[in-house]
Amino acid sequence: MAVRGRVRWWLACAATVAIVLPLGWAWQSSLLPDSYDPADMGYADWGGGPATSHAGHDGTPVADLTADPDQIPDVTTTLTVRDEGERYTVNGTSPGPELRATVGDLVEVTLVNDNVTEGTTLHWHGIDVPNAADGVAGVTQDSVGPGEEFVYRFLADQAGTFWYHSHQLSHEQVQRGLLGAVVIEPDGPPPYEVDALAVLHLYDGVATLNGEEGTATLEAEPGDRVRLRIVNTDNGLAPVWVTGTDFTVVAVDGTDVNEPGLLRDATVRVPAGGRVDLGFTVPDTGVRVDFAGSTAMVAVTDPTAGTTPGVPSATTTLDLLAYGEPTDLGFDPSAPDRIFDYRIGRRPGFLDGRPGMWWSINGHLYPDVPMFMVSEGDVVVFRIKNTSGETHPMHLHGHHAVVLSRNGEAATGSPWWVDSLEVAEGETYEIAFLADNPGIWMDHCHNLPHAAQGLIAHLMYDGVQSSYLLGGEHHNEPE
Ligand SMILES: [Cu+2]
Repeated sequence: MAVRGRVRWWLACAATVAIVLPLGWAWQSSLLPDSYDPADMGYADWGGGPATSHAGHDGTPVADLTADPDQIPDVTTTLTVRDEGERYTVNGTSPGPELRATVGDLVEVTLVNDNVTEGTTLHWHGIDVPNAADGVAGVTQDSVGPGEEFVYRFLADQAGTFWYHSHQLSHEQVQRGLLGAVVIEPDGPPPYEVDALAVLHLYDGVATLNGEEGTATLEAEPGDRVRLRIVNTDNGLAPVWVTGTDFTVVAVDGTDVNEPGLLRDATVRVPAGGRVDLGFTVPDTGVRVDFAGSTAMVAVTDPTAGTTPGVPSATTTLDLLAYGEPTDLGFDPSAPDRIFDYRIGRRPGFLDGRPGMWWSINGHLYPDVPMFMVSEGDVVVFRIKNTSGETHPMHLHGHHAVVLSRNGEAATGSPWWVDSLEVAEGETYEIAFLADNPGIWMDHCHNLPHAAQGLIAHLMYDGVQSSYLLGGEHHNEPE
């Protein structure tokens, strides 16, 4: 009996160790890393291209990757952020003021944190800024504390519709309104009489359009050509449709569509974080644009008056994979230097020491996820595959990528350039871009609570090292 008891005791010990040790290891490795060295973060993924031994260190610090410090800015502005209790405001309003510049301008924005105790930053969503101006707390800068300032400088080198938002505790700060639109106008006279914004945002679950509930007036006369810039600042997809006239999708995510065809009775889907610019001429009989069935904009008169409001009139959904006409991409994606898999799943484990069901990337949980390593000049392909059970609007910082295919079906229309791409459950997208903007760039889900649940990876250029850390004295928490 004594021998059997001892054997049992040892078996129990061995079983405990077999369970506790791996759990302890999983817990330990889920804690936030001390650096952006890929070996510290997770592991370096070289995408089938050449690897070097000094990834993440012995390189140019992120803080040095700036716009020309000697260039005099063309546009200078100050954005002061306040915590007003329920909402965050920028210069006293939410959405904050619209920032306008002309293509080619050097933009200089001073962020002032009035009273946001947990700190804040500004990220320029869709603008391929220099890395030091990307505004991601703990990656490209420290969170800006109350009473502190930070200066962002970037060249507005692409005309289009963009937006700014906090990237410190973004799942809270963006949702509570720390955001605004950025419009970069083309050089020369605009081909539109009316250039309007439609910033969509849910405050505490209440849908708003440019900060107001309900139906807004679009200040336009019959015959006016309108460019309507829709910015989806929410965590979910926004279907948009036009009643009363034909229209075109002029631009997607800040890039003009090549030879867009006329659309009628079509719903356009704007992913979380994404932008779509619509073009149309106002008919005598009026026009109405509906946003997700919850807000709308009307010019002249409402052509849907008398029908049930908020019901889509559109019978089809626009597929951007086959919209417009092909044209030159400016690079050749057919022989990429690196091909990365970005497989999104879900599994149990630890996230920063917390047990739960978390999003996984290539089977790993944040921060033990791949660091996607590139060299400047590389042609890069990402294969994004989503089998996680939910949809994910994926956002790569610092670059625009072109969609090559969806579920194996090649793109046939205008180059579909994206910075915010809706990847639904079961879908696979192949996207490509030229690695032409050195830095460490987030590549994450823009359903921001999902990012806070670990759906984050980074694209890192060889020869670049971070100057910042997650957590620490500045409490950097980008998600
Ligand atoms: Cu997501």
